[in-house]
Amino acid sequence: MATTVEEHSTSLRKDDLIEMYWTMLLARRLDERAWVLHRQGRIAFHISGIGHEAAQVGAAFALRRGVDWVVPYYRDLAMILSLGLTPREFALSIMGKKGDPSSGGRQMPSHWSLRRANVVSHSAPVATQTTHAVGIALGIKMTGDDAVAITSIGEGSTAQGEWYEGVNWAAIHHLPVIFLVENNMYAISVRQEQQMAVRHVADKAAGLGLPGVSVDGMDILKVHEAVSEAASRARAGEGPTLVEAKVYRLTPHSSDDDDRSYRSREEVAEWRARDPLDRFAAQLLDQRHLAPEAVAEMDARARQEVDEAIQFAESALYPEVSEGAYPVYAEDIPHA
Ligand SMILES: Cc1ncc(C[n+]2csc(CCOP(=O)(O)OP(=O)(O)O)c2C)c(N)n1
Ligand SMILES: [Mg+2]
Repeated sequence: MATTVEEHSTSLRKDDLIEMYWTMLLARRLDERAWVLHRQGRIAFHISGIGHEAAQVGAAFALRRGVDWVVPYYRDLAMILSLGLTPREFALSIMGKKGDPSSGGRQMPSHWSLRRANVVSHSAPVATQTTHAVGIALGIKMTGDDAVAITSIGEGSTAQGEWYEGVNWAAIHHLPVIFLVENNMYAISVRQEQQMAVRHVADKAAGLGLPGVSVDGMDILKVHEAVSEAASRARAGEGPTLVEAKVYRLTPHSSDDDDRSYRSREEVAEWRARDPLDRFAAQLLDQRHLAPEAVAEMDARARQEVDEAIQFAESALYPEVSEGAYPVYAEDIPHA
């Protein structure tokens, strides 16, 4: 059963709910366009967050944007849009153009960073972001800042050594960090049963000494509530929390993958019927927070913003060859 807006215990106002829906919608339309651009040969690679939007936006809206620290992973387009990345910036990043805030067009797309929103880039080896977030949380604790760190990860990557090391350490030292696991049941083609012997990733928390909660990640309000509680615990000095959001990746793993080789079309169709975007729209319509005309108008506006962003990025410059090492070597390089 989906949480109704009234049942939801935290203080989301109608404007917040509409902004949350808008962000999910914008993420979806940008993501869909990236697939088209890839198939047209206009971008080299895309890794998609379609199906994960409720988990990501629900989590991001539980944070204080620009105060808390975020170490996301490659699937988090909707999360980073919630934190202030613009469609133009996303378009620059997928085209490897100069103005991309993550890397100036040098890193793989979707290795997000956004300095103005305290979003720290992750490395391509999965789970390395866990130790980075834990280090940031230690820094927060040592300086006494009123902030929390959050890091996201896929369920398959919680099998990595870095994940256990980071979570263990955060639990020992009661660090203000949230471990958000976006469990989409697959690590590329490998199903969850072949990745772990426990039923829920949240079950792993007991062995490491921190609370672990598992929520329906297709229900934005449930994720918002779980991450809000985890953030309150962290701010109160009660330490880390593991939040598992159960989602489904509605697309292949990336633009280089063909998921027909490892999962049935029936399975995908079954999950598509639970699309988190449609589900949130239905909730907002049902509770009369949005009228059908408003949903249609927002969709038209999202598509227009995507068109405009792609046009902008197509006419933007590529980085200069002389800037190839930026920002690995700092000398003489002006920072954004
Ligand atoms: C250490 C390491 N091993 C393998 C890879 C290749 N790789 C990239 S994503 C991925 C799957 C990760 O699955 P999961 O953690 O469940 O996240 P999802 O992609 O499903 O969101 C793998 C194996 C990598 N990037 N780093
Ligand atoms: Mg996965």
